[in-house]
Amino acid sequence: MFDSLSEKLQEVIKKASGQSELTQENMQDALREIRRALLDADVNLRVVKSFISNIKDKAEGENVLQGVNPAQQLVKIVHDELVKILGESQAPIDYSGHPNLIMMLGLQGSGKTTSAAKLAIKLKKDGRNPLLVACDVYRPAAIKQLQTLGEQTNTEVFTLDGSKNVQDIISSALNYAKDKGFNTLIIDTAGRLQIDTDMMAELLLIDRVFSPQEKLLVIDAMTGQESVNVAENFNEQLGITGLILTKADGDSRGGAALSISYCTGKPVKLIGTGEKLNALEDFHPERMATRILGMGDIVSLVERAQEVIDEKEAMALEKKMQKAEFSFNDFLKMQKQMKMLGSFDQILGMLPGFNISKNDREKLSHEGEKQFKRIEVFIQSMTPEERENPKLIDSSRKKRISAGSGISLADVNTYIKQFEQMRQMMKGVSNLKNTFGKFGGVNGTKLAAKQMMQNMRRFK
Ligand SMILES: Nc1nc2c(ncn2[C@@H]2O[C@H](COP(=O)(O)OP(=O)(O)O)[C@@H](O)[C@H]2O)c(=O)[nH]1
Ligand SMILES: [Mg+2]
Repeated sequence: MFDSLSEKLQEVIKKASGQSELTQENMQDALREIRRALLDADVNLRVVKSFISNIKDKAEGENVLQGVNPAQQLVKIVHDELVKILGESQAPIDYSGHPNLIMMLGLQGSGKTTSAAKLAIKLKKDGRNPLLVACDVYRPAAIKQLQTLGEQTNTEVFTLDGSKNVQDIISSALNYAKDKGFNTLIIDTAGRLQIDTDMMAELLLIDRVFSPQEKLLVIDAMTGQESVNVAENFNEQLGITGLILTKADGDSRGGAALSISYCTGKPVKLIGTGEKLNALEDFHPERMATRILGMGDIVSLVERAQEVIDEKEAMALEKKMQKAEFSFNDFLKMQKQMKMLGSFDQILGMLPGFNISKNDREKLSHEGEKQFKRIEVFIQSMTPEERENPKLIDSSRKKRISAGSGISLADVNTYIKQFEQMRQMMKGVSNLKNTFGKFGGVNGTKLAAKQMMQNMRRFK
């Protein structure tokens, strides 16, 4: 989402690193370029103005700092300002109600229903017992959609057959929740293509009668500038408590994400990063700023790893690596775990030290994904015995694998040789615990993550 902005800001910083001090003059240049980068990214004009003027004040103030190089100063100032604009710190979900009510609002197609289901997963991880409540009563398909998502996430969905009265539905859901021990209600409401009075009246009614702890406005990051107007409008009429920014995985220019919290004065609490139901993340202004400036986001990567990777499996693989018993089957398993972390592109974007251009990153990811697939085909063309025991693979077996996979005999030879080399290398360095950040410190993880990427690139 922030690729282009990120690239441009890094260029400005690179330029500044050629200067020996931060003078009025080169600061002017840098500011002009930062301004242009923000405008190009579709950041709201008010935000740009405030951003630039704050940076200017700070830079002038810090001019006196001797001995710190200008690029470092600039990075620090821009970073701090980004954090401020993005909302300072992570805003958690308010769980103070008994039961707790979370109302989802937003225009049609913004991602309310999907986010409601994703939120249910998150709440369960937080130890809550959520009930999804279907209040988008105007389209039968909407209820069905929520029910399907409820099944997929193992969350119960409350519906009131035939009723189009949201007040009735929520009252009944509250009674039901008390009976059955649900402590959090996630209310999926109806959206419209545009803000209209009927929709607003209904939301206001829910708000007045039930006073939900959370009124989370769901905003589609792809809608650009317009989303800021929509958010301000909802906020003025309803007093939202926070935002969920969806489709952050799309290639929008990121301006909305940068502007929306500042313009509404409300925090972005969560971001949706994909269509899959586990693609919802807490929004961390600090980490996002670090990422925009190309300083990586190893903390989020580690957190995601901790969530998706099966600890037992990881330990078992690690043991095998240490003993050089790592087989082709294990390689497939490891590959699967990597995939669960996200796309290559996403992983690369989170790794510090990979400050390469978006173009190069995409090329590298593309190459990586292609290799992954090829290796998968290669391994799948082996018999189960061969996968467990690569030593079995003699020249006639190699020929068979080559014919079966459509990979040339020369490549089959290379793959097998490289696999063996990797196996030997892993014996020494492997530490999956660290690699996936189970217990290792951030520094250990950084090293291990780099090592992992290098291993993968070597094996091709
Ligand atoms: N790529 C992507 N798609 C999303 C995300 N959140 C929602 N969607 C998609 O957006 C579309 C509309 O979502 P839906 O939840 O039905 O929107 P609603 O009308 O506000 O309830 C669906 O196709 C979702 O799969 C996200 O974070 N990333
Ligand atoms: Mg919906």
